[in-house]
Amino acid sequence: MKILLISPERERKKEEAFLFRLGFLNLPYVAAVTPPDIEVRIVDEAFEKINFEEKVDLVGLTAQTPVAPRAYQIAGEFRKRGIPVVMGGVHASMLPEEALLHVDAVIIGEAEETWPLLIEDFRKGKLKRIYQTDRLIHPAAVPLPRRDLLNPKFYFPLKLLETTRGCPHHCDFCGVSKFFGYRYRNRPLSEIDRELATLFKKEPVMPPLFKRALSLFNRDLPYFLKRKLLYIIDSNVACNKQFALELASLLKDYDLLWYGHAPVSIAFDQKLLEGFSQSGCMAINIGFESFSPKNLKAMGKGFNHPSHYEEAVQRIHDYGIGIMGTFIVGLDDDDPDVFQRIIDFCIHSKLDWALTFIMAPYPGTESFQRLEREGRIFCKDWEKYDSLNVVYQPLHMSSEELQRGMRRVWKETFSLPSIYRRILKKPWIHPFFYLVMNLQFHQLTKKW
Ligand code: B12
Ligand code: SF4
Repeated sequence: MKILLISPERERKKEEAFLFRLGFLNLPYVAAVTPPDIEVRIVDEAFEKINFEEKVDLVGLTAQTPVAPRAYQIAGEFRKRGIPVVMGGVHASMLPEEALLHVDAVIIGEAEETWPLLIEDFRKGKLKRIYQTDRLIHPAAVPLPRRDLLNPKFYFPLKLLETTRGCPHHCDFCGVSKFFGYRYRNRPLSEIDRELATLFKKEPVMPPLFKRALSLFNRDLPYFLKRKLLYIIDSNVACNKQFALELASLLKDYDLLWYGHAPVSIAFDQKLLEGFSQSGCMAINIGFESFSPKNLKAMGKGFNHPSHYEEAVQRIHDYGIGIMGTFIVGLDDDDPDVFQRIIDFCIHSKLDWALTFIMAPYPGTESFQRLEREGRIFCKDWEKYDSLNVVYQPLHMSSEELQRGMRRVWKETFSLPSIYRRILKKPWIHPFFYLVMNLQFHQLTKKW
């Protein structure tokens, strides 16, 4: 028996395509819980053409909302040829009825327990329409993803790792808690260690003499050359202080560079910053979201205090850790001044990298329900639900102003004078990494 797992890709204009692509964990997780007698292949449509004539017994599709329409087209092609199609991932989980118009079965939520059941039914010719468990999987049962099924040539050499699932917060634009549960589920450190050992050697990045010589050019260079780079995709790497410190100490043993997401409050925890800094943390990805307390309260992120943002950036920088910030524009308390406010903050506080997204009411989230109730959603073409397009009527500006404003923020954040002021002026914080990251977006926004 053979299963094809596909990550679809929508056609994008050149100016919307990023230069560096990251790998992904979802399909490698699904492959990891596939019975070993089944042949599995993963196809990433961003790089490979799908061969609809390939002899396979079952197709599995994953999709975030903007690629759902493409996933449905692919499903149609296979089903025309008599091959059954299953869909999983966040979009199908939020809108299973819609997905079932296009595919034979949907897995709602985590797949680790349901996928093996689905396969069992499929072998018996008794595929059900919906698979869903009423419990979240135990974090110790998270398998080691089959990264070996991804072609490393396609991706930026940065490994993705998940150490925790879930989030206790209720941000109205985000589906993570609904999907992965309203509490943090930390994987056992021994499991994380086992997984890390498949990715990196637990030893210094290179002999001290070489490292010192290369560090004369740049401190990060040895890590890039040896590809000891890690992105921890958890919603909050600082969620549990004890766990976070132990994780940091484990990462230190591998001598690598890493980054992950955490709330702005981490800036005020000296012990965590110290631990993270010593473990090779080159960036914390912080969702600042907005400077308006009214917006933050309305979105359920009242734990962010804009009056602390500047001090927070300074404190994190003091530990040699950079900041990748994200902002959301088009919120109900935003007027056209919001764009300049973000640009000024990014440049003056020397934010190392920053992305500003247009509010996107992803299906299944509270923001979708609210805007739908208020009759403000004017576009339900899911391809436009990528946080770069306006799909609802903002309150204090036109949708064109919002679209233009967001693009202006990107252009000015990634302009060469801004990159010079934020990255190249001392004090330097992982300048090699941030220069590469910023220049990529400079290239992209030049075409806008
Ligand atoms: C890492 C990440 C990225 C990376 C890598 C993306 C990738 N393909 O993995 C990058 C930076 C590229 C990225 C980009 C974007 N992302 Co993103 N990303 C994440 C993040 C933080 C982790 C994803 C992950 O690996 N999760 C862990 C795995 C295990 O979970 P999973 O993907 O859901 O897979 C499980 C199940 O869903 C199921 N499953 C999934 N697929 C399939 C398929 C089959 C056949 C089966 C049976 C089961 C199954 O099995 C898996 C194991 O249980 C999530 C938040 C989160 N915690 O999930 C956001 C998230 C997925 N991203 C999101 C968004 C909005 C985006 C962007 C649109 C823009 C943006 N604002 O960031 C782009 C669009 C990318 C695109 N494809 O067009 C939203 C998606 C909302 C939605 N409805 O689509 C999320 C949920 C964040 C949020 N706050 O809401 N993202
Ligand atoms: S935005 Fe972050 S903090 Fe808020 S619910 Fe989503 S994962 Fe949790």
